[in-house]
Formats: sequence, structure tokens, C-alpha cells
Amino acid sequence: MTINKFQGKTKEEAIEKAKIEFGPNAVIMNVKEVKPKGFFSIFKSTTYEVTAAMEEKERFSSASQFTGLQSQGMQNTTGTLNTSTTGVRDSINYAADEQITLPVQEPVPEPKPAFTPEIKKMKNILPKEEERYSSSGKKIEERLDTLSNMLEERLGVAQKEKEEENAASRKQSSEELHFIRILYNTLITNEVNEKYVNEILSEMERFMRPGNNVDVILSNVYQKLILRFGEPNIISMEGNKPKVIFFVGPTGVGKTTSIAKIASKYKVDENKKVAFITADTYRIAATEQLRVYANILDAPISIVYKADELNDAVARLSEYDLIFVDTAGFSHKNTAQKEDIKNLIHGLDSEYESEVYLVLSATTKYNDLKDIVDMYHEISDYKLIFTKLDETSCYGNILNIKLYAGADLSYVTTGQNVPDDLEVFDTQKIVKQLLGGK
Ligand SMILES: Nc1nc2c(ncn2[C@@H]2O[C@H](COP(=O)(O)OP(=O)(O)OP(=O)(O)O)[C@@H](O)[C@H]2O)c(=O)[nH]1
Ligand SMILES: [Mg+2]
Repeated sequence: MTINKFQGKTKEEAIEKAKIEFGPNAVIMNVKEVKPKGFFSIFKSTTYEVTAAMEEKERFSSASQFTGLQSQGMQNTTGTLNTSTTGVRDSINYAADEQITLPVQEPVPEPKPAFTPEIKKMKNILPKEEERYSSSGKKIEERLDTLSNMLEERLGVAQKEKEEENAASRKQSSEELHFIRILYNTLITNEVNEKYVNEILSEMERFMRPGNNVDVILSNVYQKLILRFGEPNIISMEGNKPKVIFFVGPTGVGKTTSIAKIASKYKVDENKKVAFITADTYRIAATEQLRVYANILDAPISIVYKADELNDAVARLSEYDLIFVDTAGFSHKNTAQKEDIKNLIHGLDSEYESEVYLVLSATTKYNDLKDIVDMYHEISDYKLIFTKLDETSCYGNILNIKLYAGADLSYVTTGQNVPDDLEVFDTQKIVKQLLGGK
């Protein structure tokens, strides 16, 4: 048996070729639709491939018009081809001169090109369908090959350009990553809590686009820090006088000196009438310390020994704009003193407006600061004053505690000099310092 494959534009054409070669009794074993492959497939039509077989005798008969011997089981002029004979297919009924009805797949329509403008251009220079299978087919194939080479060359250039672009963008992203790492390290070195650093940098990651340079990254982190710090919230002069301002906080953080600095600012710079009350009777020196500042500022001072004396003291000073109340510093673990301060603040008559400032040292450890702010939350709402910024170069805790406590920042103090070493919290300045600036 001889088996061969025949190609055609249609299945009929392929079968015809098989019959010409193998004679009318050629056994059609399979008809296959051949879809064009490769980049240029969209320009090529589907073809058909017929697998045909012929017994040697038939071939001989066909080729030499021999009509003699026919062996048993080989009656293939008309009739049934036994699968046991061909070993390929189930029985196929056919007649040599009849149209063969094979269970073949319907040809799938030629796929529509996806990228039409380029294809339209190409189609104009490509051979027409009928030309491809004409006698000049070879020439046409050559043209196709040339075109194919041309386009592949162009594709190669485009690919190279893309790779170069990718390499450049990889280089840029590695620079960006390096810069982000520097920012991360700077913030951590300045003791910004890792949780907040990660929050800020991951927010920024969402914002980042390819091509963002380090300036964009820096200004983005800067803005995020500014937003987190918020605007300083200082003593408000709105509302009725007198306004009662409580200063609370741990021992030795600078409550009394901060009072002196702030009072001086309002008296000297804003021409406000200021007065003092001290509730710190735990230390004899404490009242004397405040008295000295009061004398310098030529301001009255009252001492209250018990919480219920506060309203009378305030009433006596009712003509003043601002009444500064100094309290005794105490450990956040001391619950008795905590209750005293609580009673003092909440004992103030509701007719008086008041504000509470929690004074904290920028040199205190983060975990201790957290305990302190937690404890003072049980006493009252407050705004934050950070002292002793001159004693540290790591301002991370200011941000950490501001975010942890959810309280507004107000003033900072930067030394022992009264009244000079006081500033309203300068958000931009602190953020610059956190980012490694001076
Ligand atoms: N370096 C530096 N020292 C400060 C600052 N503020 C206050 N101090 C000093 O800290 C010490 C304590 O200040 P005080 O104002 O007495 O602190 P306090 O919180 O009133 O202390 P108690 O009343 O004992 O709880 C003093 O020696 C101040 O001069 C500051 O910003 N920088
Ligand atoms: Mg004091």
C-alpha cells in the first residue's frame, strides 16, 4: 500500500490531486484542514490536506490501465474498505466517481485580522488569493518571504527599543527603591515608629507611577508627614475671659518654665492680661519658682491647696484674659495624684472656658510616653507641648505620640531661657528635620 498526502485550496481540489496521482480508486483516509501558522498567518488562507492510500495493484492498474487480477478483499472499485485492511479508519462507503462524503470538519472561516491599518497596508502589496495558487505561485511566495523578513526586521528593532526602555525603567525603579530605602532609614533613625514609616511609604507606593523621580517621592512623603502632624493648635483668645489654662505632666518636664515662657509671650507680644495659679503644693520650691516669674511679669499669683479652692481663685482673677494654672508633676503610676489633678480640672466652674496642655519631654522613651498619654486621657482631653527639643536630635516621638494620642500639637520649647526658648510648633521645620534636613 502507498500512502501519500495531497494539498489543495479546497478539500475537493486536494482529493482531485490524490485521484490524479492514485487513480479514481484512491482510498481517502483523512481530510485535514490546515490553518496557516506564524506571524503572517493572518494573510494566508486555510488549506486542506488529504491523506490518500492506494494498493500497489491499484496503482499499477491505474498507472498502466491494467485491469487483470484482483485479489480477494481488494475490490475497491466500488464497495467497502475494511478497516482491518487499512488499519486507519472505520468503514467508508464510497464510489470512485461519486462525491465522497467524509465526516470532515467544516472549514473554519478565515480569522479577521486584529490590527487592521497595518494589515490593510500589507494586503495591498500581498498577492491576491487566486494569484497565490497560480503558476506564478513561487514568485508570490518569494514576495511573501521578503515581506516577512522586512516586517520581522522591523519587529526586531521595536523589540530592541522596548528592551532598552525596560532596562532604563528598571534602572529608574532601582534608583527610586534606593531612595525610598534612604527615606525609610532616615525616618527610623529619627525614631519615627516603624509602623508609621511603613504606613507612609506604602501609601506612597500606591501613588507612585513609572517615571516618578526622587523629587516627586520626597515631596510626597513630605506632604504626608505634614498632614499627619497637622496644624498647631495654640491658646485661643476667642470666647469669654478669663480663659483658664491648665498645665499637666510628669515631673521635671518643664511645666512651670513653659508657663512662664507662654505667659510672657501673651503679655509682652500680645498685650494680654495674664495671671497665675499654682496647685503645686507638693514642693515648697514649686510655688516660689512660679512667684519669681509672676513678679518679673508683674502678674498676680494665687495658691490653691485643694481642688475646691480653684473657682474662688479664678473668680478673683476674672478680669484677666489668661489664667495659667501650674500643677504638680507626678508619675503616671501615681493614682492618688492623678485623682487630685482630675478633680482640679473637672472642678472648674462651667462658666469658665478652659484648655488643658499636657507637657512632655522630647527626650522621654516612646513606650513611657505612650503610658503617660494613656493615663492623661483618663483625666481630660489635652493638647501637647513638647519640651527639651534642644536635648535631642530625634524628633520621631513627636509624630509617634501625636498620632498615638490623637491630640493636637501646640508649642515646643528649645532650651532653658525664659521667655525666648519657646516656639509655636513649626510643622514644616520638624518634617524637614525628620527627613534629614537641618
Ligand atoms: N534643656 C532644656 N531644659 C528645659 C526646657 N524646659 C525646661 N527645662 C528645664 O527643666 C527643668 C525643669 O523645669 P520645670 O519647669 O521646673 O519643670 P516642671 O515640669 O515644672 O517640674 P516639676 O514642677 O518638678 O514637675 C529646669 O531646669 C528647666 O530649666 C527645655 O526646653 N530645654
Ligand atoms: Mg513645676
